[in-house]
Amino acid sequence: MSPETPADARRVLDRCDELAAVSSSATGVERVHLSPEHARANAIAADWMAQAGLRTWCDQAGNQWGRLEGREPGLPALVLGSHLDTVTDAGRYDGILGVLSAIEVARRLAPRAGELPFALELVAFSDEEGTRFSTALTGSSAVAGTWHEDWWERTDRDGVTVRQAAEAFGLDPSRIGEAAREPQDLVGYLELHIEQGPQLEAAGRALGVVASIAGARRFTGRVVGEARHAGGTPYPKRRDALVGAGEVVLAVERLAVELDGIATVGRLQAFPGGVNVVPGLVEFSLDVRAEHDADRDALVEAITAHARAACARRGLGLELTETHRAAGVYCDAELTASVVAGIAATGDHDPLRTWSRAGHDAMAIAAITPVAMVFVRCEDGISHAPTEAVTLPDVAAGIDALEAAVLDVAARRS
Ligand code: HGY
Ligand code: MN
Ligand code: MN
Repeated sequence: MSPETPADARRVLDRCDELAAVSSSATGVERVHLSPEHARANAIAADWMAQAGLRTWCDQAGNQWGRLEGREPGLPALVLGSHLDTVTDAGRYDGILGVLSAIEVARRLAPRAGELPFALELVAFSDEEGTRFSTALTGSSAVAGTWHEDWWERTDRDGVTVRQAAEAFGLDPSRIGEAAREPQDLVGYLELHIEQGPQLEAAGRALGVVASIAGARRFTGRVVGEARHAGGTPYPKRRDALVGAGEVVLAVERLAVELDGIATVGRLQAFPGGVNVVPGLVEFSLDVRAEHDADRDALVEAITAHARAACARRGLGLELTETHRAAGVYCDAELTASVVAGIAATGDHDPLRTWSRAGHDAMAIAAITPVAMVFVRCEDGISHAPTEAVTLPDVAAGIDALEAAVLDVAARRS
């Protein structure tokens, strides 16, 4: 641990608090893609990157970048990063801790960047979460050259399209291709992120190594029944969309447990929503993941089959539309060895290895360059909630491990 560590970690935590205030919500943290808050967070992060000695720019997908040249100009880059966008009513460390820890590492290494056999780049991705447009990983996908043209017409709850929001943000949708990076310009991608699960805490470890990252599939569902009078409609005549959706939701949990997968209905709304009206329509979300894509897909099939049968039995219609699919990825062995070396520099010589139940930008970036991740313990594994918490010593260890991992990559390439 370097003598600066506590001050660095303190600065990172203070900056997490500062960014938490950049929110569209007066009562919590919400910073969504292509919003004024996104622009504000990018500007703040760019300023911190510049203070650390980096050249900064924003790409045509809204990602904020910084670059330190290596021992000669124009070298391929080792990229450190994570995301600055959040879910609704978020914590203050999911994504943000990785971006700010990377800035600290760049600040430390800037004086000796002339010794590095690569350029060091930082990226603060946007739209990792997909909160605003029901997309996900669009910022990192643009960098990977895997942008989906149909994303432009996705709309937010106010009917604003991605295209309109991008233009209002000052981006030129016709130039999205310029955000794509070439594999030959990259050495690899390292992401520090809170675990968003309880394993490190249960094992008494500050840091962990990510072996693979689960790929999620997301759907929007509609259960279609018939709105009728809540008093005068006898049960045999009812086609209650909410009761049907309730059967589906319970089956989602039961089948996920039975098939050892992970499935969640995070959002559900009944229409027309009158207290004295039998719901005629329910709209809901479905998020399905597993360690292996084949297991995830089997769970999707099981849920779909059960939902169709339950709705048919009740005379209800069911529509499931897939809105997101990410393939699970395995982290690169050599880059992961540098993460292991980084964690060893903090005194943990046999780090916990795990697969990430949460998705990360590294999944998208894996399409163009090797990726590896280091996890930082979070209290009770809580994330996507205001009670998300980390400790100063763990953040200090994370910064030290990330710095040591970068230096290990440099040593391997020298
Ligand atoms: O959904 C996820 O796993 C990530 O937090 N976006
Ligand atoms: Mn998240
Ligand atoms: Mn995240």
